[in-house]
Amino acid sequence: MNVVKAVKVPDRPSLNEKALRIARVETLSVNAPTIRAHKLSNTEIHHKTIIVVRVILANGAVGYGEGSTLGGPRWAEESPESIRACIDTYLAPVLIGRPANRFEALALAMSKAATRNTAAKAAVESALYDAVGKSLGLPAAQLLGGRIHDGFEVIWALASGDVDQEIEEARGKLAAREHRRFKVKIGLAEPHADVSRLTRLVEALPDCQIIVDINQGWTVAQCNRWIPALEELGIALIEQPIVARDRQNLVRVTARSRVPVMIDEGAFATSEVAAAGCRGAGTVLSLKLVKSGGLMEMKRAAGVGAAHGMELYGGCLLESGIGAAAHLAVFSTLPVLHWGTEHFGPKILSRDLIASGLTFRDFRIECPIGPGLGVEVDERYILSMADGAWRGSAI
Ligand code: MUC
Ligand code: MG
Repeated sequence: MNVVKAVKVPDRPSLNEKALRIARVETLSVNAPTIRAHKLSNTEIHHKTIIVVRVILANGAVGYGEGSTLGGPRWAEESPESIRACIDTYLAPVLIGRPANRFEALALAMSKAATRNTAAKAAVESALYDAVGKSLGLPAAQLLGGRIHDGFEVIWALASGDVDQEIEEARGKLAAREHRRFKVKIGLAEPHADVSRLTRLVEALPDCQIIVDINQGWTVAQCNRWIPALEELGIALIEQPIVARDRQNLVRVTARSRVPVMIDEGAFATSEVAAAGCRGAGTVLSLKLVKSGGLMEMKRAAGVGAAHGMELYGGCLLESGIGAAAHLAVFSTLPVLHWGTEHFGPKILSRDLIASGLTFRDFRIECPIGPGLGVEVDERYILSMADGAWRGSAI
């Protein structure tokens, strides 16, 4: 019989819940300019207002998270102002003094303190994983089941609306071996103008994969008329063509289209993912922390989507390196992420909010491997771009 001799397990760092107690939860509103105008069907941005959350534990560990929006409350209901107010007023008070490693219990407490407000909750949960991971010397991905993937092909979004500029930008990305898959934001102009723009892009970028995001900009009639033209052009994927709340018609649009249709704004909660999956409202699901409300829930959404036969896409909301790292921690643990990811956010900002930790190389983004989220936040830079000082609650 084989006898296994017990080896003493090192007792430091340890799961000492007193040391892991949440001492402070703080927020900072940071104005981060983008390198160019980013135009969607329903908003145009030149900068992002990012709510950075900082959680400080009794042991001194500091964790960071990011609350993201696009164009104030235009992409979804939450705005930077509402995210900050929700965290300061409703979420922080139910967390202070509790052990940060009880992720499930804290998520429950947050869901009782506030309905939806998913971007605010996701920002806080990211900071908890960062702080606990740093305390234990473990990457957040390890706390979520452990890494399967080291990195992913990363998509770049073309969204200036000026096709000559977009061709030049895409060629630059190709030459630098940064991106060879492109998501074109359409739905702001008339469909015939977008189809002409796409025709130019497809001709100028042979061998590149091109997908489109309509951001709810088309009617069902426009889908019926124009999706065949997208198919003709070889567009690989169509994201959220019609208004988010109309999942019934998304079922019809999906069934008619030979190009896969991805649901984005139409499925936030995991129950909405299940409903979409059951009925066939999209055959691809875009995963986003701001939709799921946290890392654990995004992982559950991925499981539910996959169980309904949906393909998975690693979505973003133009997060900085902080939010990108939080997404990658989850994505790296998923069995399959069929469409890779689009976390180009750190590079659409004129300057990222992190000083190190994320690498873009050979058309890929590498998943950080350090403790917590594995990135080093540039505190000095974020303070220099902040609207006021850190605000927060403490024990
Ligand atoms: C969205 O709707 O997908 C993500 C990339 C991008 O360009 O816009 C965002 C939001
Ligand atoms: Mg989208």
